[in-house]
Amino acid sequence: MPESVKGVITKGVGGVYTVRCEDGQIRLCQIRGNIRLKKITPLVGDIVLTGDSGDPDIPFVLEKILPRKNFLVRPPLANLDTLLLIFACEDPVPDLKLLDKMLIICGALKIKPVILFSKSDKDPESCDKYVSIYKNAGFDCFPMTKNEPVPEEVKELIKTGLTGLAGPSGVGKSTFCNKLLGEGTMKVGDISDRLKRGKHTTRHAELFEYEDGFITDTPGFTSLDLFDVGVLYTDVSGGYPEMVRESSGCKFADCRHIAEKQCRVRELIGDGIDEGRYGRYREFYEYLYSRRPNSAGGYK
Ligand SMILES: Nc1nc2c(ncn2[C@@H]2O[C@H](COP(=O)(O)OP(=O)(O)OP(=O)(O)O)[C@@H](O)[C@H]2O)c(=O)[nH]1
Ligand SMILES: [Mg+2]
Ligand SMILES: [Zn+2]
Repeated sequence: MPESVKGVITKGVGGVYTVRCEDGQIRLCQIRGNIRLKKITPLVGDIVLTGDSGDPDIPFVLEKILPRKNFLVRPPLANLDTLLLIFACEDPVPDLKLLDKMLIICGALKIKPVILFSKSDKDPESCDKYVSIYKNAGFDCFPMTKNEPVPEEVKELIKTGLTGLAGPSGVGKSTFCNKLLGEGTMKVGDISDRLKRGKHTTRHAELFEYEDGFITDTPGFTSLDLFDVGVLYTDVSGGYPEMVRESSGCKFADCRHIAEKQCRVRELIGDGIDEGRYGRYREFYEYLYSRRPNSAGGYK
Protein backbone atom coordinates (compact mmCIF):
# COMPACT_ATOMS: atom_id res chain seq x y z
CA MET A 1 0.00 0.00 0.00
CA PRO A 2 1.38 3.45 -0.90
CA GLU A 3 2.41 5.63 2.00
CA SER A 4 0.21 8.42 3.31
CA VAL A 5 1.49 11.96 2.89
CA LYS A 6 0.83 14.59 5.54
CA GLY A 7 -0.29 18.12 4.71
CA VAL A 8 -2.47 21.08 5.61
CA ILE A 9 -5.86 21.85 4.04
CA THR A 10 -5.60 25.21 2.26
CA LYS A 11 -9.07 25.26 0.70
CA GLY A 12 -12.26 23.20 0.57
CA VAL A 13 -14.91 23.86 -2.06
CA GLY A 14 -17.80 21.54 -2.94
CA GLY A 15 -16.27 18.51 -1.23
CA VAL A 16 -12.89 18.92 -2.93
CA TYR A 17 -10.04 19.76 -0.59
CA THR A 18 -6.73 21.28 -1.62
CA VAL A 19 -3.88 20.02 0.55
CA ARG A 20 -0.37 21.44 0.64
CA CYS A 21 1.73 18.41 1.47
CA GLU A 22 5.01 18.13 3.35
CA ASP A 23 6.76 16.91 0.20
CA GLY A 24 5.85 20.16 -1.60
CA GLN A 25 3.01 18.65 -3.64
CA ILE A 26 -0.44 20.19 -3.85
CA ARG A 27 -2.97 17.35 -3.72
CA LEU A 28 -6.65 17.59 -4.63
CA CYS A 29 -8.52 15.31 -2.25
CA GLN A 30 -11.99 13.93 -1.79
CA ILE A 31 -13.32 12.65 1.51
CA ARG A 32 -13.22 9.01 2.43
CA GLY A 33 -16.44 7.59 3.86
CA ASN A 34 -15.19 7.04 7.39
CA ILE A 35 -14.48 10.74 7.94
CA ARG A 36 -18.02 11.50 6.92
CA LEU A 37 -19.41 8.80 9.17
CA LYS A 38 -17.67 10.32 12.15
CA LYS A 39 -19.37 13.59 11.25
CA ILE A 40 -16.14 15.53 11.15
CA THR A 41 -16.17 18.22 8.52
CA PRO A 42 -12.63 18.91 7.35
CA LEU A 43 -11.64 22.55 7.84
CA VAL A 44 -9.06 24.85 6.35
CA GLY A 45 -6.08 24.60 8.71
CA ASP A 46 -6.63 20.89 9.42
CA ILE A 47 -3.54 18.70 9.35
CA VAL A 48 -4.44 15.61 7.37
CA LEU A 49 -3.05 12.40 5.94
CA THR A 50 -3.68 11.96 2.23
CA GLY A 51 -3.57 8.83 0.07
CA ASP A 52 -4.44 7.71 -3.45
CA SER A 53 -8.12 7.65 -4.38
CA GLY A 54 -7.95 5.69 -7.64
CA ASP A 55 -10.20 8.33 -9.23
CA PRO A 56 -8.41 10.24 -12.02
CA ASP A 57 -10.58 13.35 -11.54
CA ILE A 58 -9.75 13.82 -7.87
CA PRO A 59 -6.70 11.59 -7.48
CA PHE A 60 -6.29 11.74 -3.71
CA VAL A 61 -8.32 11.11 -0.61
CA LEU A 62 -8.32 12.50 2.94
CA GLU A 63 -7.49 9.46 5.03
CA LYS A 64 -7.38 11.02 8.41
CA ILE A 65 -7.75 14.36 10.18
CA LEU A 66 -5.09 14.63 12.88
CA PRO A 67 -6.22 15.86 16.31
CA ARG A 68 -7.01 19.58 16.31
CA LYS A 69 -5.49 22.09 18.67
CA ASN A 70 -8.75 24.06 18.39
CA PHE A 71 -11.33 25.00 15.78
CA LEU A 72 -13.84 27.73 15.07
CA VAL A 73 -17.32 27.29 13.66
CA ARG A 74 -17.32 30.86 12.38
CA PRO A 75 -15.16 31.45 10.48
CA PRO A 76 -14.62 27.73 9.83
CA LEU A 77 -10.92 27.25 10.61
CA ALA A 78 -8.83 24.76 12.58
CA ASN A 79 -5.54 24.93 14.51
CA LEU A 80 -5.35 28.68 14.98
CA ASP A 81 -2.61 30.47 16.90
CA THR A 82 -3.78 34.01 16.21
CA LEU A 83 -7.08 35.51 15.09
CA LEU A 84 -7.15 38.97 13.51
CA LEU A 85 -10.53 40.49 14.22
CA ILE A 86 -11.20 43.14 11.61
CA PHE A 87 -14.05 45.59 12.13
CA ALA A 88 -14.53 48.81 10.19
CA CYS A 89 -15.08 51.97 12.22
CA GLU A 90 -17.53 53.07 9.48
CA ASP A 91 -19.33 51.40 6.54
CA PRO A 92 -20.29 49.11 8.15
CA VAL A 93 -20.28 50.51 11.71
CA PRO A 94 -18.72 47.97 14.06
CA ASP A 95 -20.89 45.38 15.76
CA LEU A 96 -19.13 45.42 19.14
CA LYS A 97 -21.32 42.58 20.40
CA LEU A 98 -19.95 40.38 17.67
CA LEU A 99 -16.41 41.55 18.45
CA ASP A 100 -16.80 40.78 22.17
CA LYS A 101 -18.26 37.36 21.36
CA MET A 102 -15.21 36.57 19.25
CA LEU A 103 -12.94 37.73 22.09
CA ILE A 104 -14.73 35.36 24.50
CA ILE A 105 -14.26 32.50 22.06
CA CYS A 106 -10.55 33.32 21.62
CA GLY A 107 -10.17 33.31 25.41
CA ALA A 108 -11.88 29.93 25.72
CA LEU A 109 -9.84 28.36 22.92
CA LYS A 110 -6.52 29.99 23.87
CA ILE A 111 -6.21 31.78 20.54
CA LYS A 112 -4.41 35.13 20.61
CA PRO A 113 -6.78 37.84 19.39
CA VAL A 114 -5.57 40.99 17.64
CA ILE A 115 -8.12 43.69 16.80
CA LEU A 116 -7.88 45.92 13.74
CA PHE A 117 -10.29 48.81 13.24
CA SER A 118 -10.22 49.41 9.50
CA LYS A 119 -11.30 52.39 7.37
CA SER A 120 -9.93 54.86 9.90
CA ASP A 121 -9.66 57.29 6.94
CA LYS A 122 -13.47 57.46 6.96
CA ASP A 123 -13.80 58.52 10.59
CA PRO A 124 -10.47 58.90 12.42
CA GLU A 125 -12.11 60.15 15.60
CA SER A 126 -14.44 57.21 16.15
CA CYS A 127 -11.65 54.86 15.11
CA ASP A 128 -9.38 56.27 17.83
CA LYS A 129 -12.21 55.90 20.33
CA TYR A 130 -12.71 52.20 19.53
CA VAL A 131 -8.97 51.54 19.55
CA SER A 132 -8.58 53.12 22.97
CA ILE A 133 -11.51 51.13 24.45
CA TYR A 134 -9.96 47.84 23.38
CA LYS A 135 -6.38 48.82 24.19
CA ASN A 136 -7.45 49.86 27.69
CA ALA A 137 -9.19 46.52 28.05
CA GLY A 138 -5.81 44.86 27.46
CA PHE A 139 -5.91 43.77 23.82
CA ASP A 140 -3.51 44.38 20.96
CA CYS A 141 -5.53 46.80 18.86
CA PHE A 142 -4.57 48.97 15.88
CA PRO A 143 -6.25 51.46 13.55
CA MET A 144 -5.88 50.66 9.86
CA THR A 145 -6.47 52.23 6.47
CA LYS A 146 -6.19 50.59 3.10
CA ASN A 147 -3.41 52.88 1.92
CA GLU A 148 -1.14 52.39 4.91
CA PRO A 149 1.08 49.36 5.35
CA VAL A 150 0.15 46.54 7.72
CA PRO A 151 1.55 47.41 11.20
CA GLU A 152 4.94 45.73 11.83
CA GLU A 153 3.72 44.18 15.10
CA VAL A 154 0.92 42.45 13.19
CA LYS A 155 3.27 41.23 10.46
CA GLU A 156 5.56 39.74 13.10
CA LEU A 157 2.70 37.67 14.49
CA ILE A 158 1.66 36.36 11.08
CA LYS A 159 5.21 35.22 10.31
CA THR A 160 4.82 32.21 12.58
CA GLY A 161 1.94 29.87 13.27
CA LEU A 162 -1.51 30.02 11.76
CA THR A 163 -3.40 33.31 11.68
CA GLY A 164 -7.05 33.58 10.71
CA LEU A 165 -9.05 36.63 9.71
CA ALA A 166 -12.54 37.18 11.05
CA GLY A 167 -15.07 39.97 10.73
CA PRO A 168 -18.19 41.12 8.89
CA SER A 169 -18.45 41.40 5.12
CA GLY A 170 -16.98 44.53 3.58
CA VAL A 171 -14.60 45.50 6.38
CA GLY A 172 -11.46 44.91 4.33
CA LYS A 173 -10.28 41.39 5.17
CA SER A 174 -9.33 40.63 1.57
CA THR A 175 -7.88 44.12 1.19
CA PHE A 176 -5.65 43.27 4.17
CA CYS A 177 -4.57 39.97 2.60
CA ASN A 178 -3.69 41.68 -0.65
CA LYS A 179 -1.53 44.21 1.18
CA LEU A 180 0.34 41.38 2.81
CA LEU A 181 0.53 38.91 -0.06
CA GLY A 182 0.35 41.11 -3.17
CA GLU A 183 -2.51 42.76 -5.04
CA GLY A 184 -4.76 40.33 -6.85
CA THR A 185 -4.33 37.46 -4.38
CA MET A 186 -7.93 37.85 -3.23
CA LYS A 187 -10.87 39.49 -4.93
CA VAL A 188 -12.01 42.67 -3.19
CA GLY A 189 -15.68 43.67 -3.19
CA ASP A 190 -17.82 46.77 -2.99
CA ILE A 191 -20.09 48.06 -0.28
CA SER A 192 -23.78 48.30 -1.03
CA ASP A 193 -24.70 52.00 -1.32
CA ARG A 194 -28.00 51.55 0.37
CA LEU A 195 -27.26 49.07 3.18
CA LYS A 196 -23.64 50.12 3.75
CA ARG A 197 -22.79 46.46 4.05
CA GLY A 198 -20.34 44.29 2.19
CA LYS A 199 -21.51 41.94 -0.54
CA HIS A 200 -19.90 38.69 0.63
CA THR A 201 -17.24 38.77 -2.03
CA THR A 202 -15.10 36.08 -0.38
CA ARG A 203 -17.00 32.80 -0.45
CA HIS A 204 -14.51 30.30 0.99
CA ALA A 205 -11.74 30.29 3.54
CA GLU A 206 -8.33 30.05 1.92
CA LEU A 207 -4.91 29.62 3.46
CA PHE A 208 -1.71 31.24 2.17
CA GLU A 209 1.91 31.02 3.25
CA TYR A 210 3.53 34.10 4.73
CA GLU A 211 7.20 33.59 5.62
CA ASP A 212 7.16 30.74 8.17
CA GLY A 213 3.49 31.19 8.97
CA PHE A 214 0.12 30.90 7.32
CA ILE A 215 -2.72 33.39 6.94
CA THR A 216 -6.29 32.58 5.93
CA ASP A 217 -8.74 34.95 4.34
CA THR A 218 -12.34 34.07 5.21
CA PRO A 219 -15.90 35.00 4.23
CA GLY A 220 -17.54 37.69 6.36
CA PHE A 221 -20.28 36.82 8.85
CA THR A 222 -22.79 38.86 10.79
CA SER A 223 -24.25 36.66 13.48
CA LEU A 224 -23.04 34.13 15.97
CA ASP A 225 -24.79 32.61 18.97
CA LEU A 226 -22.43 31.88 21.87
CA PHE A 227 -24.58 29.04 23.21
CA ASP A 228 -24.79 27.37 19.81
CA VAL A 229 -21.01 27.29 19.45
CA GLY A 230 -20.60 25.71 22.89
CA VAL A 231 -19.48 28.67 25.02
CA LEU A 232 -20.31 28.34 28.75
CA TYR A 233 -21.16 31.13 31.19
CA THR A 234 -17.87 30.35 32.93
CA ASP A 235 -16.03 31.31 29.71
CA VAL A 236 -17.42 34.85 29.47
CA SER A 237 -14.86 36.53 31.72
CA GLY A 238 -12.11 35.22 29.40
CA GLY A 239 -13.15 37.94 26.93
CA TYR A 240 -12.93 40.70 29.55
CA PRO A 241 -9.35 40.80 30.88
CA GLU A 242 -9.90 44.30 32.34
CA MET A 243 -12.58 42.89 34.65
CA VAL A 244 -10.51 39.86 35.61
CA ARG A 245 -7.68 42.28 36.47
CA GLU A 246 -9.88 44.37 38.76
CA SER A 247 -11.75 41.47 40.35
CA SER A 248 -9.07 41.12 43.04
CA GLY A 249 -10.59 44.32 44.46
CA CYS A 250 -14.09 42.80 44.73
CA LYS A 251 -15.25 41.71 48.18
CA PHE A 252 -16.14 38.17 47.09
CA ALA A 253 -13.48 36.03 45.44
CA ASP A 254 -16.11 34.51 43.14
CA CYS A 255 -17.78 37.85 42.34
CA ARG A 256 -19.63 37.78 39.01
CA HIS A 257 -19.91 41.58 38.98
CA ILE A 258 -23.67 41.44 38.56
CA ALA A 259 -25.47 42.11 41.85
CA GLU A 260 -22.79 41.50 44.47
CA LYS A 261 -22.03 44.11 47.10
CA GLN A 262 -18.69 45.90 47.12
CA CYS A 263 -17.89 44.97 43.55
CA ARG A 264 -14.79 46.83 42.36
CA VAL A 265 -15.59 46.17 38.71
CA ARG A 266 -18.97 47.87 38.96
CA GLU A 267 -17.46 50.77 40.87
CA LEU A 268 -15.12 51.37 37.95
CA ILE A 269 -17.79 51.51 35.22
CA GLY A 270 -17.24 54.70 33.25
CA ASP A 271 -13.95 55.23 35.05
CA GLY A 272 -11.60 52.49 33.88
CA ILE A 273 -14.17 49.89 32.80
CA ASP A 274 -15.98 50.79 29.59
CA GLU A 275 -19.73 50.93 30.09
CA GLY A 276 -20.53 49.28 26.77
CA ARG A 277 -18.12 46.44 27.44
CA TYR A 278 -19.60 45.88 30.90
CA GLY A 279 -23.13 45.85 29.49
CA ARG A 280 -22.21 43.23 26.92
CA TYR A 281 -20.39 41.13 29.54
CA ARG A 282 -23.48 41.13 31.66
CA GLU A 283 -25.82 40.31 28.80
CA PHE A 284 -23.70 37.34 27.67
CA TYR A 285 -23.23 36.09 31.23
CA GLU A 286 -26.94 36.18 32.00
CA TYR A 287 -27.87 34.58 28.70
CA LEU A 288 -25.41 31.71 29.07
CA TYR A 289 -26.13 31.26 32.78
CA SER A 290 -29.81 30.74 31.98
CA ARG A 291 -28.72 28.02 29.58
CA ARG A 292 -26.15 26.37 31.80
CA PRO A 293 -26.19 22.57 31.90
CA ASN A 294 -29.04 21.22 34.10
CA SER A 295 -30.63 24.63 34.28
CA ALA A 296 -34.36 25.01 34.23
CA GLY A 297 -33.81 28.49 32.83
CA GLY A 298 -33.94 31.89 34.43
CA TYR A 299 -31.18 33.83 36.08
CA LYS A 300 -31.06 34.44 39.81
N1 LIG B 1 -12.06 53.85 2.77
C1 LIG B 1 -11.57 52.64 2.99
N2 LIG B 1 -12.05 51.60 2.28
C2 LIG B 1 -11.57 50.37 2.53
C3 LIG B 1 -10.55 50.15 3.50
N3 LIG B 1 -10.29 48.81 3.52
C4 LIG B 1 -11.10 48.25 2.60
N4 LIG B 1 -11.86 49.18 1.98
C5 LIG B 1 -12.87 48.97 0.92
O1 LIG B 1 -13.94 48.21 1.44
C6 LIG B 1 -14.50 47.37 0.41
C7 LIG B 1 -14.58 45.94 0.88
O2 LIG B 1 -13.28 45.40 1.05
P1 LIG B 1 -12.98 43.82 1.06
O3 LIG B 1 -11.50 43.68 1.31
O4 LIG B 1 -13.54 43.15 -0.12
O5 LIG B 1 -13.81 43.37 2.36
P2 LIG B 1 -13.94 41.89 2.97
O6 LIG B 1 -13.87 42.05 4.46
O7 LIG B 1 -12.96 40.97 2.37
O8 LIG B 1 -15.43 41.49 2.58
P3 LIG B 1 -16.08 40.00 2.29
O9 LIG B 1 -15.16 39.24 1.42
O10 LIG B 1 -17.38 40.32 1.64
O11 LIG B 1 -16.28 39.36 3.65
C8 LIG B 1 -13.61 47.58 -0.81
O12 LIG B 1 -14.25 48.52 -1.65
C9 LIG B 1 -12.33 48.14 -0.23
O13 LIG B 1 -11.63 48.94 -1.16
C10 LIG B 1 -10.06 51.27 4.22
O14 LIG B 1 -9.19 51.18 5.11
N5 LIG B 1 -10.59 52.48 3.93
MG1 LIG C 1 -13.15 39.21 1.34
ZN1 LIG D 1 -17.11 42.20 41.20
